[in-house]
Amino acid sequence: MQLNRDELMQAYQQMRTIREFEERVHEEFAAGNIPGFVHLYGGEEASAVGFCMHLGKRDYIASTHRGHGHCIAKGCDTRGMMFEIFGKKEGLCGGKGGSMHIADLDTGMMGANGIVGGGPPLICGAGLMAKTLKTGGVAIAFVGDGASNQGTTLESYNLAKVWDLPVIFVVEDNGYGEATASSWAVAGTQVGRAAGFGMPAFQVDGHDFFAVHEVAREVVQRARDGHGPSLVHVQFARYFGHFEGDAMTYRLSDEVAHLRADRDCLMLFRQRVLDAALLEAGDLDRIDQQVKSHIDQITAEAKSGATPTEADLLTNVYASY
Ligand SMILES: Cc1ncc(C[n+]2csc(CCOP(=O)(O)OP(=O)(O)O)c2C)c(N)n1
Repeated sequence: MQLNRDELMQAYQQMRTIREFEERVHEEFAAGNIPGFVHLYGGEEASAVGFCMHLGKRDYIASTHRGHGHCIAKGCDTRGMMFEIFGKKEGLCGGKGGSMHIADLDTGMMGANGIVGGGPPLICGAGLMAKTLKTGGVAIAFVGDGASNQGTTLESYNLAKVWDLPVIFVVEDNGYGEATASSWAVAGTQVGRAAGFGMPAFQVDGHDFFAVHEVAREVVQRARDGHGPSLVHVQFARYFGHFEGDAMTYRLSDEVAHLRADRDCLMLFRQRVLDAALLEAGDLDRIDQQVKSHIDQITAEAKSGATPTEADLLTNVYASY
């Protein structure tokens, strides 16, 4: 482990922010306060944070329909995100996109995406730009294992390899594609598929932040150094349904409770840093409290925020009328 105290605090703060954000959106959606469709990232925090900690301003990511964690880890403003999810004018996309379309090009976040497999072609573009302009930047597509069956994803593997682009495909395998178990839906292995395209690939336990951070360091450096694309298969579980409102009848009734008790990424992180005396319990408790009051505040503000008006309807659209 090569993380200093500040980096450990940052990692925990970001993972805790994602968790608290998602738990709150879960509650608000159940109470009927959020319009649209929502997919939550709870349980998967170590992946977004473990990868994005290696990225900076010149780097890009593309996300999925389950995008809140990626947005937060890449540095999107959480207040603007909460407003966006509530459909409010001050949202990152003016309240017109909602949960599945949060994008913020200023922070290198190319967008959550309602199209499964929509992200990989986008990062090929970002990677081609970085390579052509010699910016030293890299681009990461987070995709689900379900998206790994899409032609757009496989064509992107091919293109990235043929052009040796500085990109990384992070296949986040939370055990399901909607209600179908990954083991039923995906033939072969993710590592085997990458090998078919001549790409180096790694498999990692996504509950273990330190394991993710380490493999991410290697593939990001590899891409930055001009050695081309790679793939990482991250295995973990999601805590919430496929979408909010999903009754999860396809899961054992105690599956999530066991995961939260035994394999939670925040709990494992806490144990590890306390056992190694790298941080004190008080440091982590303080972060928990700060994050909670921040989420309380932005949720209250988002709830009472103004909605877009009729005059906003035709702003930021390609067609002019
Ligand atoms: C092109 C396309 N096909 C189908 C869908 C419907 N759909 C939405 S999410 C999803 C499953 C995605 O599973 P996975 O990629 O494993 O991501 P997860 O939801 O597990 O994070 C499907 C089939 C879609 N949104 N886009």
